[in-house]
Amino acid sequence: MSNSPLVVNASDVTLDLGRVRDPALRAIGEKVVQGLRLEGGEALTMFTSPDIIGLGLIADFANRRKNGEIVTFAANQHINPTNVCYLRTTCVFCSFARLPKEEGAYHYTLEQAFEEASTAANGLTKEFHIVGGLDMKAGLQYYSDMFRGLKQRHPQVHIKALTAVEIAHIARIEKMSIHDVLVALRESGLDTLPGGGAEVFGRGVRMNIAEKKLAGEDWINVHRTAHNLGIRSNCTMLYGHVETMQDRVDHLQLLRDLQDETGGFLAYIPLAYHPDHNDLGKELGREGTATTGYDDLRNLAVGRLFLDNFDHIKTHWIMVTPFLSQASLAFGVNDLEGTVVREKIYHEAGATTDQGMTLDDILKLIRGAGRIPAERDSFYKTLRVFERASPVAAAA
Ligand code: V47
Repeated sequence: MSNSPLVVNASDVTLDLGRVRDPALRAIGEKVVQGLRLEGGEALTMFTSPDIIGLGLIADFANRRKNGEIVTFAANQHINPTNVCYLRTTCVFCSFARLPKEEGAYHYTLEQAFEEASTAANGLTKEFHIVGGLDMKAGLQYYSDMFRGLKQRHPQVHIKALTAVEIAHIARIEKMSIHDVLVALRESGLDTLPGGGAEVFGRGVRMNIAEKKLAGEDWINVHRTAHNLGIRSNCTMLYGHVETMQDRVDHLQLLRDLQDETGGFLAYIPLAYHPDHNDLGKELGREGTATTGYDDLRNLAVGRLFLDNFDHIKTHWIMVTPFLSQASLAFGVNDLEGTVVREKIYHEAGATTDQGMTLDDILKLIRGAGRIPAERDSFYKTLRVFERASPVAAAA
């Protein structure tokens, strides 16, 4: 038994450990208050504890201590230039990919990519988030020309593009090293890498859901190479399919280890598996049944607490709904996926959320949670801070 007081005040942020019902979580809370690193076994406890509110209280404490009351978002726009993917039949969780001649397959010309960027950008966009399939026709030249063209047309807009899996694909078809591909893309305008393609690193899970995809250690290596070049990146975990709790912990451990080594990750984004229109969803009999709210909140909170060397935990409202994302602001989250504008990957897999969010909608969500909204750039520099709504307005 510990002798520490039940209400702990660390740098003006309070954690009432008396409200944490699960004793195993309370012990974890005490370590968090002291700034001690959590072990894998403790992450497992957090993934399995029935005390979701207790977990949220601890994660909220850890977040407030790091980020205060501010919740950030970016004015971004997602662009998916191609859904053609040679892993179409083996990445069984994905509903977006098509074989080249399959119905619904598309591959943007550069002009189409520029047009989508211009028509949807509405002058507010500060970041293009560009990801697509592993298309044999989308090599280094295609993306270099696209990034150069986008920078010419929108010089102020940050380009966050190509998952580690796409970088490795380009390296393979161009017979180049990962390092050289990254250098060439950076010269064309690439600024940072998004966090997709990580799924779950464990071999067993990967064999099951993404047999031919870049191996977990290779995903890590692409990000290590990027970080060593000074290219920052995000990271993700796709949860809620066949993975065990231990698989989740092992995945987070690899992310934390790389962050210790390079410090190059900007944010962690847990991604909720959507089971519609893909083979895995059919096989599991899960169509129409996405992850639960509890599991969504839990993944965000554990991310906040176990990844103690990450500043930013982001909720992807497209996948978990704006309301769940709003609730997650009390579970350790400090960043909300932005305006998005048009989304394809999750909507193909059954997401029923809107395609994008307006600035007003984002402000309303954050203010409704009693937090202070702030627009950020892609490196998390604050661009403008908005007023926090009065409690009365927040409740309205
Ligand atoms: O890697 C594919 C996931 C990811 C499904 O870095 C699915 O800021 C759920 O990584 N159900 C790509 N998920 C998107 C991504 C992302 C999203 C938002 C922000 C950032 C960022 C990155 O989408 C893929 C895969 O894990 N995905 N199919 C599906 N059926």
